[in-house]
Amino acid sequence: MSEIFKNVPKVRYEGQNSTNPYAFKFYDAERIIMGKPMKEHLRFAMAWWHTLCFTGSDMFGSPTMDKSFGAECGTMEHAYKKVDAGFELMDKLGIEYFCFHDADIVPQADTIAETNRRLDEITDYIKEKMEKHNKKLLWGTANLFSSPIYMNGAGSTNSVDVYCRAAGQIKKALELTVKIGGLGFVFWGGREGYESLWNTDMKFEQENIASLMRMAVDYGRRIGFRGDFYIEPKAKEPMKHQYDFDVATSIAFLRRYGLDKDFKINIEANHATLAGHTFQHELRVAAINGMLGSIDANQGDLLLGWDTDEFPYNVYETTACMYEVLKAGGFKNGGLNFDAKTRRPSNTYEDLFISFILGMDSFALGLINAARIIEDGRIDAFVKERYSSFESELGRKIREGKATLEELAEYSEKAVSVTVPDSGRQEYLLSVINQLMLKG
Ligand code: XLS
Ligand code: NI
Ligand code: NI
Repeated sequence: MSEIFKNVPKVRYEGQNSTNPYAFKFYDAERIIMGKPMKEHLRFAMAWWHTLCFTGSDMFGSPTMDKSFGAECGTMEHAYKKVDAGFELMDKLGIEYFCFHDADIVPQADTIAETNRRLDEITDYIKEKMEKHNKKLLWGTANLFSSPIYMNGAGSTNSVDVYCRAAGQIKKALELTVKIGGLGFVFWGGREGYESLWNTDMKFEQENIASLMRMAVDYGRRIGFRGDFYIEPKAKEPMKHQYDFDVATSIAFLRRYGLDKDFKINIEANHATLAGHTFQHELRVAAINGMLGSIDANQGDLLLGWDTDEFPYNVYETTACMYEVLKAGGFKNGGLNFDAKTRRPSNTYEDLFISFILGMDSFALGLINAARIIEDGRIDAFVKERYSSFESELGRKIREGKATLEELAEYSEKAVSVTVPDSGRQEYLLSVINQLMLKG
């Protein structure tokens, strides 16, 4: 098979002083950090849609990027070329995982039967390539938002026919995920939300979404899917208000409908900021609830305020992210999926590779920094010390849920005096982080 990205060599680690644009400066796959090779901590994945399908078009303009890979778009030949391009890109970058929507991998046909046949055909080919190139599926998903039939949502639609169509798509996408050994299955509620409450029965819609997820879990487990289901929260866009607003909202939803044993959360950096949270906040909320599943690694632009899906370069953010991941014990089935795209004017194949190098190096640096912060110990020691007053006998009783309000009131009355708590020392801690991150 002929090489597609002829101008791009295999990307290797050359170290911080390299000026080769096609080299990693920080990502050294086999380097051991806290007992594990970098690649096992980071588990990078390529997103099929942005990498192989996105052509740079936006609301105001047509494509700027050529993703035909030498074939006519909309044909099965093109679908095959995308597979070849994807595997070549993953090989050249040393990426071991990928993610896809059903709609990304084949052109839709006139009938469901024919679309499904195409999906079977292409996944045969993908499976063969996976074995040969040693690649894995981080997660699969169904695109339940692009087609006009989903304009009012999929699980939240008002049309029972649309709901059944969504169920059919999920069924097929799950079968494909199982067929190629996927570790996860994502529900990103693309249009599961509303524009106006004056035409919306919110309770009805949420119950129907839960039923669809329940059916997916039942079917998935029946056909041998042992991985994690994920909700990927997003506050808004495309809908004005989306039901899976943020991590806390999604966890409450999963618990309410008894789905929390099968689901975890897939957290996207840019979605966190759309919800008015930091990325780290969302990761921590998931982690303390045992629901940190996987990550869509990208970055938004706070001046723009929409889902710009940029390749991540903010090392403070990647450091905070990897700190949370390390503290949570690392990924199990999850990983770092670059749900990210090159900017519209960065329209060459070379830009695509350089974007991945940027993202991978940023997360490698994040991992190195996070490990350094943990190994240094000052931050963790400070936090522990900050709550040390709860180490007293009474404090322990409170934590164990054994104290009563009367007893605490009585203690308080007897206590000599209540003093103002110690300083939070935020600026000091930030200077420690700077010191550890930015060696002068
Ligand atoms: C869109 C989402 C989407 C999901 C997969 O904002 O991030 O790309 O990750 O459907
Ligand atoms: Ni995403
Ligand atoms: Ni997104």
